[in-house]
Amino acid sequence: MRVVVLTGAGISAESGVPTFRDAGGLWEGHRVEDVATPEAFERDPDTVQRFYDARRHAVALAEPNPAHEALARLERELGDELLVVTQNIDPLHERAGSSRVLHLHGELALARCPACAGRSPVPGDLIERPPCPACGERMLRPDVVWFGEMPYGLDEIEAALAACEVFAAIGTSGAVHPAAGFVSTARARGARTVELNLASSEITGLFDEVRHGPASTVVPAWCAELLAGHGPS
Ligand code: BV8
Repeated sequence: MRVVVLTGAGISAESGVPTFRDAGGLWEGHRVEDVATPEAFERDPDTVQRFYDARRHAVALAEPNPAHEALARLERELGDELLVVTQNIDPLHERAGSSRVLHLHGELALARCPACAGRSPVPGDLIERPPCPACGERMLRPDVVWFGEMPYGLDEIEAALAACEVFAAIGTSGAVHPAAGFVSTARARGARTVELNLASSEITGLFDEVRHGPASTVVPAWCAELLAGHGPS
């Protein structure tokens, strides 16, 4: 049974990682245009570097929650029939044991060099302007997809959506494209679709089934049901 799971900031909320659009969320402190666009980086690189350095420190203290752990268990059962596409730039899926994770919007842990396009683990705070390990240029940026930039892995995601029998979206407001359109692609190809979210989202109406509740409760229950119905293939 081929499954694609799309996760958003809501799956990490109970791990203490703030979401974007809930009250007190990440964007509360900043206007998106001021910290998550190439123009913002051009105009005021230090503010953008500090915004991501602070999030990297905060995420280092966060632990995976039962929702991340349930998806890691699901991967142990389904293997390469499961793909987790995450909009999150935190490493909590990997820390819970998932290995088949595609970071559509990049990763806090990585830096990208505008001079040579090399990607490397962030050596410390980027505000310190560390040199690129490949070319030595001191202009590394977070390897994060900003608004107006091309997301990662779209070909692999489109192929997985075309082939999947089950599509689940967990903890996402459905506010950002092209991720918000994935449910429609999966549905058009005949997949069964389910939304697992704390509250209604902008795309709730597109799903066959909706389960409201905190991810740490609804995700383990849904994974257990999926595995109960999934006899030995
Ligand atoms: C692009 C990284 C061209 C940075 C982010 C139509 C088609 C295509 C593009 C567009 C389009 N219309 C507009 C666009 C442009 C734009 C866009 O979508 N703008 C929006 C504002 C309208 N898109 C882009 O620019 C993208 N690039 O389009 O390139 C292209 C187009 C098509 C094909 C190829 C190329 C790039 C967008 C990437 C931006 N980067 N993040 C960073 O992290 O700092 S976006 C950021 O917000 C996240 O990554 C995420 O993707 C997005 C939405 O956030 P969510 O994860 O959903 O979190 P949110 O806070 O919004 O919601 C939390 C949810 O969790 C809520 O529903 C809440 O109820 C729930 N929740 C809370 N607690 C819990 C919970 N659920 C369960 N349990 C809980 N405990």
